[in-house]
Amino acid sequence: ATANIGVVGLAVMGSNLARNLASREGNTVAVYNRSRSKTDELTEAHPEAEFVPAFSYEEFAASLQKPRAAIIMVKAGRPTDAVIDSLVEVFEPGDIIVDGGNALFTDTIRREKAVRETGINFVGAGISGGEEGALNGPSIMPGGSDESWVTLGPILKSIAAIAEGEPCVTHVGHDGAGHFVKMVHNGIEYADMQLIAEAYDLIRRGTGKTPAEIAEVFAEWNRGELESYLIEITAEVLRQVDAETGKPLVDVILDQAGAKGTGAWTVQTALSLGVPVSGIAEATFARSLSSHPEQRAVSRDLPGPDEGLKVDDADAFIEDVRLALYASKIVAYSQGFDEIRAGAAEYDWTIDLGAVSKIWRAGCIIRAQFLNRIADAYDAQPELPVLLTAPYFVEALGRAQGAWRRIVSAAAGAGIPAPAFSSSLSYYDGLRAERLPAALIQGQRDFFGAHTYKRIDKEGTFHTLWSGDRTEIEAEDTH
Ligand code: NBP
Repeated sequence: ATANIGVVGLAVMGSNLARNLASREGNTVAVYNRSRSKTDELTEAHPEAEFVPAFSYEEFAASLQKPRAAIIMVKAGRPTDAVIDSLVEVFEPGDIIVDGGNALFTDTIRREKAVRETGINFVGAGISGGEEGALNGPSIMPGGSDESWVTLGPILKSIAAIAEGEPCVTHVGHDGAGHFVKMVHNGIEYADMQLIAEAYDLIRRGTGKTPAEIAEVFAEWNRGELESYLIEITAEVLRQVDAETGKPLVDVILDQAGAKGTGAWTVQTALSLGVPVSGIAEATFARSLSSHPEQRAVSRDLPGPDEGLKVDDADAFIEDVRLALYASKIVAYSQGFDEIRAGAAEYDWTIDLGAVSKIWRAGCIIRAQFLNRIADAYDAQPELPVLLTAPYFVEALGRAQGAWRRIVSAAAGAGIPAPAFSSSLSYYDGLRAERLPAALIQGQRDFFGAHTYKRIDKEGTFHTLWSGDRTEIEAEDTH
């Protein structure tokens, strides 16, 4: 046994992760793939790397030092279960199986429980950063037991991205905590992308600038408080010219956004936890709307405003859009962290939200300067109930809210969809409201379902006899 870590599944992600591991001092990497060809390709293409190829699960287990540790990088779902079952056969108590794929956190909870009964440790680890991250340094979000972290921590730290000298990996929490946090990361990514897309659309329609000119706007934004990987790549995409037609590439790409489902998981989970992640939800729904060409075709002639967006001062308008984007982004992140907090409470995880924001500063898709401000906020107040109420964000929102309102009104007036901008603003105003019309909803619920209500002026639970003489009685609390 010569290897200190193994990788099962050598498609794009697995082979890059194996190469990343092998490139770090002290690592020898056992590699296994169901079909032999991928293993041969990897070892032949990288003779310099410290790989120990295995061609059966028995050989793979035999090549690993104890306690064995192996990272699975195969298709999520059944393939992952199949590989876990095979590893459990050949591993021993104390060994560690890591699932680095995009598993649904509830699957991870189930798998951790089943594997734990054999005495083997199971760690669900969210890995973000795509192919390039896997090779050069991803952001890693491991769950699992404290015992596994002792062995895995140093190995994962050696391959993770580095942000301001710190590796982008932390033991997020037990069992499914890592995959839960990775899921929310992806949800926030959906929101961030949609907000950027809305900003681009408004600038284009408002100022008539070309995609190449708007690329410069984003490049400029990337030098300020919006600095992030997604803003940076947006400029790159907008600059790209289609070789075939000579048009901006963005104008020849079909406007139907795909999705692999992690945004939907984030929203579904938020719905069951009762957490309003409206920015993420609108972003996910916006992709769905875009992907129904038949509905869009029959809707094209629906009435809209006569006039498009009228902008007198292009620079001032662009600055308003920038501020609206920043404010909406604060909302999206605040909502995402709210979901993590609620998930931790529901599943009994201890998650350090500041540490989560720090490991997202590099390696992953939502990496941004901004995450330092989130870390600061949680450092100052670990139990902060609403992230956007931290002083730094209050200041930023104060600075942005006027622009945000102008942009949302302008979009609505001109018939330009800005679902993430506008829902984020509504969420913000909902939080701020002294009184919400939820009181009326409680009245309606009591009317048709005797669901009862509470009063602002005394303790107890009440019901009005709506179909009787409409007097109020004290009632059992039935919610
Ligand atoms: P894929 O998701 O395309 O999976 C292909 C791998 O799964 C191959 O190695 C294949 O082996 C193996 N496999 C399958 Br399919 N069924 C198997 C089974 N029953 N037993 C054993 N192996 C099986 O690979 P990928 O694109 O490299 O992604 C790997 C994981 O990483 C996925 O969970 C994915 O969601 C996640 N991912 C993450 C990111 C990110 O940014 N974090 C990006 C892309 C992917 P074969 O060669 O024998 O067919």
